[in-house]
Amino acid sequence: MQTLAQTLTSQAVNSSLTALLLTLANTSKAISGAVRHGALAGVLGATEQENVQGETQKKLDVITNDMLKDALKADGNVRGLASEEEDYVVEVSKQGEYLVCFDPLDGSSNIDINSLVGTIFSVLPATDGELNEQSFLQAGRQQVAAGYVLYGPSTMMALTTGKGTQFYTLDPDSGEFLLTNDKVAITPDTAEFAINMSNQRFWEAAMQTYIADLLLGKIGPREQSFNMRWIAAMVGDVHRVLCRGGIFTYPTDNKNPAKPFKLRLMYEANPMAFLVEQAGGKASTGYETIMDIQPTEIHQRVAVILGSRNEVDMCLSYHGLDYSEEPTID
Ligand code: AFP
Repeated sequence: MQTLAQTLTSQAVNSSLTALLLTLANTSKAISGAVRHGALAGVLGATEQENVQGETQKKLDVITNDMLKDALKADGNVRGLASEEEDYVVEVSKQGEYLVCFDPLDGSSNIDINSLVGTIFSVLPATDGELNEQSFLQAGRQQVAAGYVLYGPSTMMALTTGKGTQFYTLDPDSGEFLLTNDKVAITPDTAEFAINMSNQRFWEAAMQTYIADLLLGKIGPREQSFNMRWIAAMVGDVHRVLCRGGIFTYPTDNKNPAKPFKLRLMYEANPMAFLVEQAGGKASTGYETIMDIQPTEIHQRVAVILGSRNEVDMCLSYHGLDYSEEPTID
């Protein structure tokens, strides 16, 4: 089996990007160790800090953010970094060719229940001139690489450099990420959806109708039964979609009108959209293609609908309906 480094060489990825991706992979091995030790290492539970988005940070959010920050600072190829856990963008090295956006530990509500968590990253080209938030505000189409590492029963990496999506599995014996799927392909059709159903009453009418039709199963307009899954960590839900197809969505809702979207464009939606498109799937907000969005701020949030191409198209067709009637709020 090919190692990660061998695969990147065979894809003719340049040496600076290869070095950066190996830094991310090596740091994820250390994160995997910290996650695996759990309570034994005293890393579970919350801190007393909140991130810029007003969310209480878990100890592991802070630990893994520091691990990635330190590794990327030492790498030499990074111009700047932006993290879900950092208030502002961080300047790293004037010589660096790349910008890295990351969510150090996605699914942090799963940490204390020993369930799936992961690291998500997106690599953009550095721009000329001073480094500031504006440098990062590039559409997802500009990404040169994106991936996630899933800390599950095995530690796996999904990675794209624009040449398909590959899966690597961390070999606990050699400590190497080995290529275990060189051409991930999302099935175009599916009978499985992922959504947090507890928010149903807060969704737009388009999503209400679409999900209601899935739930009707064989007696509804879709004339087939659908299964539902929800891991509460986007890495876990997207990994399942990449493995066996499906549609995953965190749609617009009016639970808190000041915060109509949950997922972050730069750390979650864009890298996942790149992986999904490279595997033959599709990713949209319902109204525009995720990777075509021109970001306006680093911590921006968006609605996400992604996965099996034909099912995403079906969901989008509901968004073309006249849904001027708003759902009831209780
Ligand atoms: P955290 O990493 O802040 O816990 O958020 C995870 C996440 O953004 C995403 O990975 C999940 O899909 C989603 O939240 C789960 O949200 P619910 O709380 O609605 O299940």
